[in-house]
Amino acid sequence: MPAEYADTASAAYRAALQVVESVEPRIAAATRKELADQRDSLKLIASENYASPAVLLTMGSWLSDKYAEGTIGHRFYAGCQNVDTVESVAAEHARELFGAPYAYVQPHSGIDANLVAYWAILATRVEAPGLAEAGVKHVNNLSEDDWEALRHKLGNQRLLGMSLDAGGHLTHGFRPNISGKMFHQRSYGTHPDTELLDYDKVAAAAREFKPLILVAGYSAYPRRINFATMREIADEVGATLMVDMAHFAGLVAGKVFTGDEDPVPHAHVTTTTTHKSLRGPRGGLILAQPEYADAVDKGCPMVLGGPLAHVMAAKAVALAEARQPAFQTYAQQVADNAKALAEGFLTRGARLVTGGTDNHIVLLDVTSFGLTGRQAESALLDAGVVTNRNSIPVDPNGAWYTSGIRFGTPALTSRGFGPDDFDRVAELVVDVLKNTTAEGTSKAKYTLADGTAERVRAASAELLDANPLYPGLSV
Ligand code: DSN
Repeated sequence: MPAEYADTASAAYRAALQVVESVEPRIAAATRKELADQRDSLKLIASENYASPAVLLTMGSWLSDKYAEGTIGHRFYAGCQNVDTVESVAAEHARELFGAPYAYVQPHSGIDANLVAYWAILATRVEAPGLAEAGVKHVNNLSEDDWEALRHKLGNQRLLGMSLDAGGHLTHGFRPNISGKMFHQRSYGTHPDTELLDYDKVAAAAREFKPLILVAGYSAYPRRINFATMREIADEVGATLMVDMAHFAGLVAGKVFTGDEDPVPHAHVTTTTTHKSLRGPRGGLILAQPEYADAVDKGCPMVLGGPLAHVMAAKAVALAEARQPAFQTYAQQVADNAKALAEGFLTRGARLVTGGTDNHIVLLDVTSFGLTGRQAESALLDAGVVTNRNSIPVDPNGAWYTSGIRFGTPALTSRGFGPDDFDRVAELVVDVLKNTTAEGTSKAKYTLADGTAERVRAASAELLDANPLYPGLSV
């Protein structure tokens, strides 16, 4: 936030919170407390960030009150002229920022974006009997009789994605998500020695399984992906390449990932959230090649409820911010900081999955400290370090307790942290973990040595004070 806007933003928030307070004081109090808590903790959750006041303020408006099911210029409600403007501007920024022929900015979350994308791929790819002869463009326009014939085919398609313990996401065909029910799913993992993505194994799995959809992307893999290679694999077996760049969209937008590491020109369909490294409001968006655009555009009401116009407006503001040169500096700093954090762990003897990072994620194997991920996560939280536990490849502690802690640099980089600060963060994390002892055979209980939490909180406070969140903003 430019310094000259701090007073204006403070006045806006104070006024808004006073209005809220007059109706439900507990909500105003919780909102103020959330700001204080975020200011006072080392936020290292890889999927979180801090949106700018411009993005946040955009969401608090009467655009929220408008129903606008349908798409730009083709709504199921009257009076959507301003929502059309909002959605058009957001989509334009998305196309320009990512160099995509088509952008859809309605999805309410990453899960929703993936669901729309899956439906769009099925609708575009799965052939209905008599479809071409009847001149029907895709399955969204089928008659009921044709639907009956098609239902079985739609429910029998195959999806190949990265395994959960290698860093894939639930929506890539795993059972707790509808994608695991919709598709016959198979996973590719990482190399057992290097823990890196093994493209030969992905290709072999694709040749054997012959998926309709090859999914690339991750939420806990600390390395880059060669999307040109993934596209070659998809083309060889006739699969649609769908890339979920929810975690690293900011690194694509900020031109840290270019060429073969930029998914957008290689994927048929690219999905993302807007609130992680992209630093926008909570939500999703989809970029697509022209042959999939028509089906994606029917996302609402085919899959989604009415679009959130106030959030689409905030996406437009965030995407405009991401088109500024300063965002490229930010994105590069996110990657440089992750390297500094990884180096800080390695020099202090910790083991990292894949031995390091070249994106925004660092995945620490906490078994070398004699802890589960659950114990480490809780002990770190006691000391004011906010992270989340995560599986590591072939995790001996399963998906609930886990053996890893996932760290991400986007949020603290937004506060202004640099490589030296991240080295200090590594030192503090190692201090906590070395002073945490598992209780007996419990995978959850632990003891944190006396004085550790206080020592680490005091040291963190120095870092946080030197890099204030929303400087000048007072509510
Ligand atoms: N919840 C997100 C994450 O933490 O990576 C993914 O959905």
